[in-house]
Amino acid sequence: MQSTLQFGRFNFPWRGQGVRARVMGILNVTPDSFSDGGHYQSLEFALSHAEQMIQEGVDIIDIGGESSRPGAPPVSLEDELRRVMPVLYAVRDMGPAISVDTYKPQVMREAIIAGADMINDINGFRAPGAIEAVKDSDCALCIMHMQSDPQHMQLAPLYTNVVEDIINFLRERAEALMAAGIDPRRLCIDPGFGFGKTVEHNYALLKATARLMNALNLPLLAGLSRKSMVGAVTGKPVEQRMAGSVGGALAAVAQGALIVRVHDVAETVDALKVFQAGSPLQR
Ligand code: 7PJ
Repeated sequence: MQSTLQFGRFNFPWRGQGVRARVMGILNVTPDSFSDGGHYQSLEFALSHAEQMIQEGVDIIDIGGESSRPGAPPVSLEDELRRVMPVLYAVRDMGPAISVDTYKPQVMREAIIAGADMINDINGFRAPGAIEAVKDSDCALCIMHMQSDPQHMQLAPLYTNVVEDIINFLRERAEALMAAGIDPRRLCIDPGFGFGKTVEHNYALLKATARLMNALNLPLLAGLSRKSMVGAVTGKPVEQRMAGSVGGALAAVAQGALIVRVHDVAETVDALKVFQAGSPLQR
């Protein structure tokens, strides 16, 4: 049996014949991701970063206009649209699939009109109007789990059973989307590493990658690139977490993850090529 994730203009098999893990490259267009130089400079910077990731073999470009690091303040709708939309229009037809990282329904609507292939929502489509915004399209929908919100999530993460709690959350959200008439073939799940989780929670979830996919019968996206969970195991600061992040991506892919969301595209693409060539697993 083959299962496929419907991803706008693309289709990604995630079970059965033709499965290959996909690399999603992070394209931040928040002003703190470059020096100062204003709007035009940020667009230029984003486009050259996108071109570099394409050279390196990226499958999906994930455009994000709001920093969701722990403690980060929210961004207004106007600012987010001003950051994301010019980049989206510029990269849409460069080759890779395009994802937009947002929890704002109005940004989702604009992104879909502009041809986004995935809406990646760290808030799991919980905002009022989010489901309505994505319903009548063919883009993929990444449902991520987050406890609390970016400003408070790392204060006191608490679960009864982290894996069960997150399966229950993701199931509830997937059912809410399907109840609105959304085709389950558009859905993808994400445990949300670092979003209201301790290091122990994060590794319990990484180890449960196959279990999450089996419980919900949906493909999984893993985003742990450069996160503190990598620092906790390697003892390395954020600028030295590339190899550790590649190791984490392989741990997820070895358990069947379909998409890995990464900063270091070239290294992850190479690692996955060799991993796939040498892996006896038939997924
Ligand atoms: C994730 C994300 C993640 C998904 C961010 C960072 C924080 N979207 N957006 N999964 N993380 N789906 O990259 O460090 O883990 S922003």
